Amino acid sequence: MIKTRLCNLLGIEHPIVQGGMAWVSTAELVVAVSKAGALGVLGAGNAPPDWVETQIRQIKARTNRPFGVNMPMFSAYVAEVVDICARERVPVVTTGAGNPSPHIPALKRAGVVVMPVVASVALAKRLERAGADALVAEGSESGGHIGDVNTLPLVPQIVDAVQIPVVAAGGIADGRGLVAALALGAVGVQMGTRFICTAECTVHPNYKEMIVKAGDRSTITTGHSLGHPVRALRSPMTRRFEEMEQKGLTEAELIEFGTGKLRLATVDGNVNEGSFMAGQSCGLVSDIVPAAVLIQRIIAEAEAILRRMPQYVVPDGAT
Ligand code: TUI
Repeated sequence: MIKTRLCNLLGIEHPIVQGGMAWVSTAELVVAVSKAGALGVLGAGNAPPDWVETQIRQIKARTNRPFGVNMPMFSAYVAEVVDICARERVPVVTTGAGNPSPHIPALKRAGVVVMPVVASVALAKRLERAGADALVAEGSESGGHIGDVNTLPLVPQIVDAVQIPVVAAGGIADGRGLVAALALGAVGVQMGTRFICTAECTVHPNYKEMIVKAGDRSTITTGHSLGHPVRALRSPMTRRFEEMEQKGLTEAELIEFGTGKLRLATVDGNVNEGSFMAGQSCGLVSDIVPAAVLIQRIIAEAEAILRRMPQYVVPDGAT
């Protein structure tokens, strides 16, 4: 077993968080991950409040274990989803793609553990002051909407800048990544891409297959001209988007082209038109397994590495 402050804070067995993914982490995956002793996180994305509420009720009906809800700050329904999470006494809320400070007091009053996802030291410090209980430090190896600092330098800088626990994210898919995160001072890991390739994840099989087949250079970032870079698997859609950015299309035209493309990937498995968001860890993913098998495997890998580690420390002067 590997126990950290995160396990106590969230009431979980293993210091692993499943990243909230719009259209991807639905109740099915959340329940499987939380039942397996990690933290399952519902991806609220830009979904209407009644869908989020129904999903939360489904999760609660199927497990008593802690779970989370993730809300990106650009959702049109942030205020409503905050209200629902407070009313439903959701155990944990994670946020992304913006500054959630205004929503922290209401969530804290309802007893929700607030764990924003950040991509910079500046926002990490602000959110600690605003009352966050923990942070996810997300490097730009991650999939989806990303910042511009990589995981290896970002995590220890955030760990040094705040007192609250820090979870590492970006580029992590196995027990080696978990041990590396602990070495950087993190109390656990958040993984998104790896959890897409689980039996319980409800995305179209094409999405899972593309990740399994992907290698080290299979992702690309687009959207730099909009100021919102997004990492996804290279595909006909990302190539078209790149061309449109190079041609200097307007922000409105690019946004119009991008809208709805994540749904085409997750629901329809449309390999030509869909946006298959994934992190660089896609090259580390080579199978589709039940979430519980994955979590057990990662913990076993990490334990084996940690047992070997002391052998690197030798007495002074030893050859
Ligand atoms: O939020 C994420 N990743 C996401 S959200 C998302 S939904 C989406 N759907 C369609 C197109 C585009 C996105 C997909 N992936 N990760 C957490 C994260 N937050 N990464 C980076 C940030 C971030 C960036 C800038 C947080 C705050 C920020 O600025 C804060 C400020 O000061 O306003």
